Amino acid sequence: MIYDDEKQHDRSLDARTNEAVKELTSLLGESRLLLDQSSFERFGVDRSPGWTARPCAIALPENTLEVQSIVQIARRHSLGIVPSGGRTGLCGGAVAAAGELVVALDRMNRVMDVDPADRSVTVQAGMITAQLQTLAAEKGWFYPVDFASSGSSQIGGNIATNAGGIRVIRYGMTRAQISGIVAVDGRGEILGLNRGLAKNNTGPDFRHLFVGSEGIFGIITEATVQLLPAPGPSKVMLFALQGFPAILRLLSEFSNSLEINAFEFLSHNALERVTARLAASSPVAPAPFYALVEFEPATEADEERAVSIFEQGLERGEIVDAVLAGSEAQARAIWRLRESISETLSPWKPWKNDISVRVGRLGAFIERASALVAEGDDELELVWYGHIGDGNIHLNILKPDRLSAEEFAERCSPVAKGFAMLLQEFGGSVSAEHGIGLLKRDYLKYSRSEAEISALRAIKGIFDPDGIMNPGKLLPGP
Ligand code: 2HG
Ligand code: ZN
Repeated sequence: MIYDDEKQHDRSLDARTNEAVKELTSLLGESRLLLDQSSFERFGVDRSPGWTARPCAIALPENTLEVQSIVQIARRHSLGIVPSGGRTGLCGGAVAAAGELVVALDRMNRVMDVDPADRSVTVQAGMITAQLQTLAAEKGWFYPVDFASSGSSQIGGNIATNAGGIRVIRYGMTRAQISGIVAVDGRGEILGLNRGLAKNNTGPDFRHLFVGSEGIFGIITEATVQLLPAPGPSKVMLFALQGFPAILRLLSEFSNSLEINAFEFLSHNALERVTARLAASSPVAPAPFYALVEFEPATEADEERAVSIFEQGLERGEIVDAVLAGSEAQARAIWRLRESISETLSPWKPWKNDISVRVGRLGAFIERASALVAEGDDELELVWYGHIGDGNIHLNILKPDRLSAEEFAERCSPVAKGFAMLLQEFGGSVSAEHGIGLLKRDYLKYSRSEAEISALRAIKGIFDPDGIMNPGKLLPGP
């Protein structure tokens, strides 16, 4: 009997999906509604491991009005929608594993407007982040948000996840650069949010609700991006350091006296694995930790100041070695060591932690977090790295070959839970920059209160009354 009910349910679901697919095909044509298995596998997952792609179709709209029509069709047939950018996320936020329609923005990469007076550009949401950086540079301007996957990620996805990356310490996250958003919400309404205005005091700014919303309110289709004047030349240094306290002292010395663009750190095993993969050698002597510092010297005295910070640290025994890149190529080679870590570790299907606390609490937090991890499991290799200058640490735990995915998850979850509880105590975040998606829903409550989560649910209900937008993501299950 139950079995028959389920079949009945499946049949009506299939019938609804088929009807929606028919309407979508007549809207977009066969070339822009993909129904083949290889497209499903390409568009149905992100970069986090362990998902099986099971979308019902992939829609490739070309403008906001088409997105609106797609949402209206999906809503009529109660079909879930997964908005899809470059799918470089690490939390399952763009995964379609339950028969949803994927709306991929790949064909929406046009420049809509360039405004020299405002120093802003308006682009469609499918523009690749690196193209936006190039577009800005061609005009003599600068788009500061940058990270290893900027060659594939899209600006719409960056906004929906409020992407961070390597220059947050100086310029903030994606949110800081976005002066306007056009989105189609779950009701099928087109919303033009803030329209690129610098001043707009007409009540709560819904633009900021859509930044970091992970697609649960609607699909971002266009963005107005506030660009910056091109920065001056920068210098890159790599330090080899004795431990976390030495990193934190270096951070405070640099940030109190110099204009820092980035302050990143990596552990010894991270550097070892990266140099092995890139067949490169380390430019500094071995040490437990390394810090990569990029700063913008205003005068020669600033460069001398950086060197004297190094000399004093060496004298105190906190710094083991350091190198100052003498050319663009050397600076790029040092950055490559940092930016290649995530990809280097991916064959080990790591258990990822992307956490943050306020910079002033980093020292105490790291001490407690290290003790918590040390109490754990000797068989697990821990790789620490991250942005640290903005309070963001990544801890990747590598899966030993002999463990199945399930066994590994079981071994890691005490660390993840312990971290979440520690973060709650420190007022930190269980997701500093990667988002929540499907992976971290159960941990949201350690960083956001019950009252906040229920308000978020209620807001979703307004923009998406039928719950079709990115179902199952971000919000914990009932
Ligand atoms: C990075 O900082 C990225 O390299 C990826 O945020 C971090 O893969 C990770 O854990
Ligand atoms: Zn990161």
